[in-house]
Amino acid sequence: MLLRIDHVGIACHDLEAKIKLFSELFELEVVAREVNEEQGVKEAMLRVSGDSYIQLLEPLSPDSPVGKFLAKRGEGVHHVAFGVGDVSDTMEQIATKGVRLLDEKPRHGSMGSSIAFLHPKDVGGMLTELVQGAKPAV
Ligand code: MC0
Repeated sequence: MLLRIDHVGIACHDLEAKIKLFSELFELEVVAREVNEEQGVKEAMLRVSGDSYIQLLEPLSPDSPVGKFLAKRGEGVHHVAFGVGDVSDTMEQIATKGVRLLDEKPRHGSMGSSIAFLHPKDVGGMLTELVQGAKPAV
């Protein structure tokens, strides 16, 4: 069902400062930056290797998911994202196991991916994201 760890999402107050920290500390390259209005974040993807990334997330507003997380818990790991083959199929499979899906249908994620979230309270306290990568251009 899960193919790999796609990314670890880290909530922060200052995206530029955390890009500097992570890129210098671990010698990582920023491969994408995006503002995702629907998710309420400004973000950067730093490649660790292949298709695995650290995702840095700064909230666009205090009442967004990441804004609320920062107010409650402070900076740190916000979610773990797993690569899947087909996100809609995986959502269907997981729904049969009684886990709450936070999205009725896949949404737009980083770098053209399709994503869906699972409720952290049903996954051992870990906000979990399913990621179907963008299809390569032909
Ligand atoms: C909240 N909780 C978490 C959590 N956020 N637990 C673990 N990890 C997190 N990230 C816990 C709270 O501590 C609280 O527990 C309970 O869940 C309810 O939280 P709340 O503060 O009352 O907030 P809600 O219920 O309004 O929303 C929480 C929920 C929401 C996870 C449902 O944030 C959500 O729908 N998230 C999915 C979308 C998202 O996070 N988007 C931003 C990343 P207690 O015990 O205190 O009651 S977008 C992204 O990453 C994209 C761009 C991408 O990857 O491509």
